[in-house]
Amino acid sequence: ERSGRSFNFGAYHRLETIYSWMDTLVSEYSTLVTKLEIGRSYENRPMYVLKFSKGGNKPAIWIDTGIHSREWVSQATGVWTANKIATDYSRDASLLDNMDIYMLILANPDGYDYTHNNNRMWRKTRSENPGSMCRGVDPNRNWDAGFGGPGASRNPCSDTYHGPSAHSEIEVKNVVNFIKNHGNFKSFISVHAYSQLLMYPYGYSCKNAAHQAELDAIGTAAVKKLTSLHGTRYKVGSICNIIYQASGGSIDWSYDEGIKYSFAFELRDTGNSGFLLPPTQIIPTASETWLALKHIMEYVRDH
Ligand code: ING
Ligand code: ZN
Repeated sequence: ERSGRSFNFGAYHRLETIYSWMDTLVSEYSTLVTKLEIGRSYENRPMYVLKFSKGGNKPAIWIDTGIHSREWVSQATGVWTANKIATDYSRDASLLDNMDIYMLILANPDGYDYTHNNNRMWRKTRSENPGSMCRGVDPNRNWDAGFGGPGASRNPCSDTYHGPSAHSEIEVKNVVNFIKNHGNFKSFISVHAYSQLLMYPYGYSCKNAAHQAELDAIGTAAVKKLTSLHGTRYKVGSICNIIYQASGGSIDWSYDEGIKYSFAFELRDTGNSGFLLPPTQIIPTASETWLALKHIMEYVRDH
């Protein structure tokens, strides 16, 4: 079967391959993993969420990868992580005794397909912009959190175009609806690349989040574990203070919705390879990131 013994976690895969791998994972771990369709993309591709659960509806953790399509190590880390959760947490006592985990591995499926077939450097969605020749909205500037403010562009041709209105992108709206309907997410984690950062709100403003000290302490401890595996160095801080001001981002939205443990990762590297991170680094990246994710998830479980 593909998910365990023959699937190559150390390679970048096409959208169809990842979708069929999901089915294999679900069939191999059917008591633990289910696949939900939370809606369709602009180009009508299904958006699948993997739910890891030992039954019922428990307080939950959200992890999305690939909201920006060109950040391929993000989606690849999502695939590796889903397999890790299934294999590690299918045995006896685990985090899943107290929590459910939901993973959206291809948060921007149209963009991901486009990076394989047309333009490797595509970041945005693929929606049409009336009155412009340029396509796409930055799905991490489209959330209802300081929407349209500093650090987002009103030019449809820009890579940080915020879109005509908050949640205009169906890919964003599908996640918003899912999170709101569920109503019991305790943590929201969004995975990007690159820069080696672990960030918390805010991005739309440089003001301190109400839980700044706690989030910083969690992030610092998580990164210490990450670094322990291969020595990869990460910085921790608020989006605005550590990278740049950026409005309309997903973790600002989740935090202001009351999901206190909202974080965003920027995975490897620091710019040497950038978005074209060699596939030999996928498993090392995913393995070290797992230590940080596990730290955050266990903290959330215990608080
Ligand atoms: N970086 C993120 C971006 O959207 C970010 C940084 C994360 C901003 C979370 C706001 C919120 O610009 C990349 N590489 O996309
Ligand atoms: Zn990104």
